[in-house]
Amino acid sequence: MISRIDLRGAALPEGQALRSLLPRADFDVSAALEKVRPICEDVHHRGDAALIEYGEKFDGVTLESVRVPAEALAKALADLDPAVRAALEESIRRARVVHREQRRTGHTTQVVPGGSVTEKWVPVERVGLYAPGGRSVYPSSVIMNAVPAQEAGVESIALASPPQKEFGGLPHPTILAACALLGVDEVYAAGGATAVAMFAYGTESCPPANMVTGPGNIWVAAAKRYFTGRIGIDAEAGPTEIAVLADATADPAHVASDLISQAEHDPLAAAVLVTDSEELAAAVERELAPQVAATKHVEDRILPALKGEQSAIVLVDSLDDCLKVVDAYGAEHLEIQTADAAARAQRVKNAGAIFVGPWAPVSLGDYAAGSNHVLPTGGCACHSSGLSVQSFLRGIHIVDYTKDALAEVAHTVVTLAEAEDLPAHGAAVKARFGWKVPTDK
Ligand code: HSO
Ligand code: ZN
Repeated sequence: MISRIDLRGAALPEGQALRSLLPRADFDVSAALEKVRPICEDVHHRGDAALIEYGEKFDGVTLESVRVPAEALAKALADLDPAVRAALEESIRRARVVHREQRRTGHTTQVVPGGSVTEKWVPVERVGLYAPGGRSVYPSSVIMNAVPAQEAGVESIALASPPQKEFGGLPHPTILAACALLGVDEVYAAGGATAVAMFAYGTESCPPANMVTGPGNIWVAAAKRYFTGRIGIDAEAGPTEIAVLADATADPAHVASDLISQAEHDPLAAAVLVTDSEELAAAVERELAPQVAATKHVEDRILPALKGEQSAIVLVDSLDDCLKVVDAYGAEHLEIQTADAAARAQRVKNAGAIFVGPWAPVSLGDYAAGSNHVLPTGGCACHSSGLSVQSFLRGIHIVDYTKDALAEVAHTVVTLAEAEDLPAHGAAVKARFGWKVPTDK
């Protein structure tokens, strides 16, 4: 049900050579880019009319307006199962506790007497959040996107989610209820690339946003790439990944259930076990079949995910080699289930989030650890972080120099300007001192 990659018996290769031995889903955003371009431009030119037409074409609904009325949000919350409501509230509470502490305060550095640089942190003004529909109706993702934006102080937060035929053209009711719980009251029934285009360009009913975040399928990722440079994006989220670094002390039943838990998302989801223990590998292989048989999304998602070339059990000679493998892989989620889990977690360099020890499964982080579940996929963990308050802030330098402080460094500016053949740069300083460079200290 899951393949093995046996790297034992020889020194592990380094860098790209090691990465090329590890499994990874093929998620070709560039091919999708060509398809989303005309759709995005159509939304640009025809606004709401295009959104309504795409709602008919892609979602089979005829919308009167893309903006979801306030009453629909209130009704979705009123109709929400009280147990689900309580769980969402607890998830929101924990996420807020963690994200509130991520807020940065400004800082002033006195570079010289009379010369200072202050870094002030300013929230993005308007953000569009995207919540998928269809197979992935995840109110938890609404929380993971909205809470850091709110805690960053973003003033204007809107959300888009595809219209659903079975709900009269509104987005899924649990998405609407999550919005109501979070106080996000500007909601649109728009899906995929059209929703990203709506936020990027704005339409008659939706003002443009400075940034779009949120998970989605390949079309959403492609639309985000299309608009990169014009608006801010979080990341081009690819299929979910779990890597488990485990030794012989790990419980194979738990390792298997954690692998299956993320395979449940998508036929392209990746589940990777990295271990130095042949016994654990064999025990996990034995555990998978009965556990898979006992769960729900077997044929459509879990089996293709586990059997796909993106999933594997990787066997290596030592726990230090396990570390090299997980660093080369850079998993979205990394569990460490070893006797020295906490210490080993400290040594990991590349992962979206790390789950330490036997009592921190990825599902905890998906819903209720307080951590964020919007994390870098596809190996992007080697250069990017998960969503946080920081994602919605911009650091602006405020440069404040007195005449004396500028005089003191004028020579440096003029010298570098001349070295770069940019004499007008130097002149901007000289002009302030009677066209002479003040003499050095
Ligand atoms: N594991 C997914 C997030 C999610 N899980 C939503 C359940 N609902 C990607 O991090
Ligand atoms: Zn998940």
